[in-house]
Amino acid sequence: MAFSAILFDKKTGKTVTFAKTVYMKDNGIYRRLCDAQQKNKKQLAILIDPDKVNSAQVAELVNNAVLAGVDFFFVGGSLVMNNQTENWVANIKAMSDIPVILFPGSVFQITHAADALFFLSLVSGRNPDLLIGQHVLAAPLLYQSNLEIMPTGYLLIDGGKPTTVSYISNSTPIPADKPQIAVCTAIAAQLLGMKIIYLDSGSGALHHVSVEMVKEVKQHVNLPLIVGGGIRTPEQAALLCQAGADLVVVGNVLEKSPSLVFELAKAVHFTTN
Ligand code: 1GP
Repeated sequence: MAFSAILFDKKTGKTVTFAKTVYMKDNGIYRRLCDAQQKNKKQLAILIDPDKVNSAQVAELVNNAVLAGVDFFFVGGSLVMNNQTENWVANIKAMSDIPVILFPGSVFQITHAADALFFLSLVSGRNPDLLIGQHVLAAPLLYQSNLEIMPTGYLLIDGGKPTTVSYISNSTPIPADKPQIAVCTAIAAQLLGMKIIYLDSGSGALHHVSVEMVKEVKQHVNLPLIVGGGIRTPEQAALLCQAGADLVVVGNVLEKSPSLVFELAKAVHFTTN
């Protein structure tokens, strides 16, 4: 079979072929998420969309992130056109020890240079390609990689306008005022064995996920809860943490105001729920 390993058997002098066992590589990333969740220590991630940054911006974001104590970089996007993912991941890794997690919109964004990968199932949608199709295409790459693979139930929530992710994913976001749909979807994802719940209103959303929805999901699901999309101020980040987000993700606003990361990190790290 294509992914088997071939070993030399000293006793018989013959080569032996056997299938490797699929297992989840542990690079300590999921453990960090769970430890922080258990200790009620809120975390901050910066999302870098490879299409939207240049090397000077990446350098500034990474420098600021190190000084501010940012917990993770996420790298990826729903539509990436410039094939720079590997480059940016390598740059970030060269400049800091902050773990880099891939947040891939498609199989084309997989690079072995990162530490981990959100194996995203778009459970709020009904597009089979994003529930299982891309995953099958990614399987041979992931099988041979050292990335820590983190099965993630990804819920797209209406953020007040169509976003790249809602268009490209060809899926209907969960209405913002229907927390019960998000709750049932998150419970189903946990029962299916996913290890993380990610509530996202999409990059550049007008409105972030509501505090009420975050509270409701938190009450029903005990997995690490990530919230992103449309977060622009430290106050919003703090409110979402108080509501139950374990980790908040910020992208857009830092592309425009990279020094805001210091206030964001303070707001997140000094908040509990
Ligand atoms: C990551 O989509 C978010 O989950 C990022 O959103 O770019 O709006 O911060 P922003």
